[in-house]
Amino acid sequence: MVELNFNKGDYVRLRLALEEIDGQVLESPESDIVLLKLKSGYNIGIKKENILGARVLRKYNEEKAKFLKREERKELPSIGLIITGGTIASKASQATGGVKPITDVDEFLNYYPELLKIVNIKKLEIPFMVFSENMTSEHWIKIAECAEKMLNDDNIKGIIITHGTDTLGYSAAALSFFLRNLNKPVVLTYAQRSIDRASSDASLNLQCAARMAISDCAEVVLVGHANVNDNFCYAIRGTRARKLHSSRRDAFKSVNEKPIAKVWKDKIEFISQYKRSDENRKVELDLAYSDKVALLKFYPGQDSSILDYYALKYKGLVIEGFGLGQINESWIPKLKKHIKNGLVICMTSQTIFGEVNPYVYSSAREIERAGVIYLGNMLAETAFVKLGWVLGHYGWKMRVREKMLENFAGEISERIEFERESELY
Ligand code: DAS
Repeated sequence: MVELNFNKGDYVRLRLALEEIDGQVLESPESDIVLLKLKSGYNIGIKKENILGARVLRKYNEEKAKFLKREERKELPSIGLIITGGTIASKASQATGGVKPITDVDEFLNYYPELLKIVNIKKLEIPFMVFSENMTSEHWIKIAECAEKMLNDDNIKGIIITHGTDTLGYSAAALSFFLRNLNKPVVLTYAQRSIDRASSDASLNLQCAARMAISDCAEVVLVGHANVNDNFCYAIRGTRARKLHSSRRDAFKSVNEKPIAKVWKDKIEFISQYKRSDENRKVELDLAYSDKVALLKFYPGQDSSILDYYALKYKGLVIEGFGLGQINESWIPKLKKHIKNGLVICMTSQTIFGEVNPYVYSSAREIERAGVIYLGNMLAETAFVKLGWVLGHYGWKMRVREKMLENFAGEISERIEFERESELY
């Protein structure tokens, strides 16, 4: 095996049996593999035994790479970046083999040089570094506070928020309600495979997120792979995004409406209505939120006495009912009792796609007459976040039903745009 005299960060040319490959050396999760970041932004792993020769084309320069000192490229628009953790800001740990958060921002950003061909990152905030399954509403509030400062900075065209996938839909919904009078794009993005893996999906997601962040789409959107290929992404409205696959690159789908746009690294094709950016608008924070809300998935035979527990601890409950919004009729007496005593109960559907409608089956009419608020085509997770936000507004106490049915951020609509089967999976 030839002597490999280069280090992490160096830009090298490797000679293999049939070709030469240029790239930046990344930290490799396996000792017998050299991991390169190619010009295209993709990573490639090469077995050391297959390398016949190696030449350093450009030494890694610690100082120069210090990201935040990097001179801006005047011809590029500037954005803000908020890093919160998740797989997109993690790498495989050689010790445990698991994925652990990256703590060095320069290391994170040096994995994505292709991002800096599209935008300048003018402002950078890391309010915390957590896997998103550990997030609470306090994290949503911290992200919103960082976002508001950046969005009201005239030098910033839009922002990217990198985030774990597990609760990304909840955070996207929360930001959609917390950031009022939105003036620029707020783009959340993620990765299903850590950035040091040869097949990481992070590069395309980030490049498309950057493309979206400099567009004129003043919406909270989630940008990620549209399918399992590395060709383009969808921009999905934050209140309509749901994680529907535990590991595929196209983990998120837009539910009950078409995505806002198809996004490539170098272009955007808008396919739905969206609010245009306006630098003269000032974003206002509306962070009123009550954590006294719960989300309950109904299942056959569920005992209604659980409502006694929820009534003791919570002010609001979202039920993911069956189909059009049915649950066991034996629950009706307890629904009536606890709603009369002040517990707010909303109905969504565990079918995810489609809407609830209490006027098809008589049992649902009874449930609706008991005071349960049927939320049309609103996603259950979005309804959970929205109910906490509505109940956080003391002044809305007597108007909860009206506010839950009011459309603030595209979370509920009169009609459903049925996706073609091909767009679903
Ligand atoms: N644990 C997952 C999370 O942080 C990792 C990921 O999917 O990004 O949501």
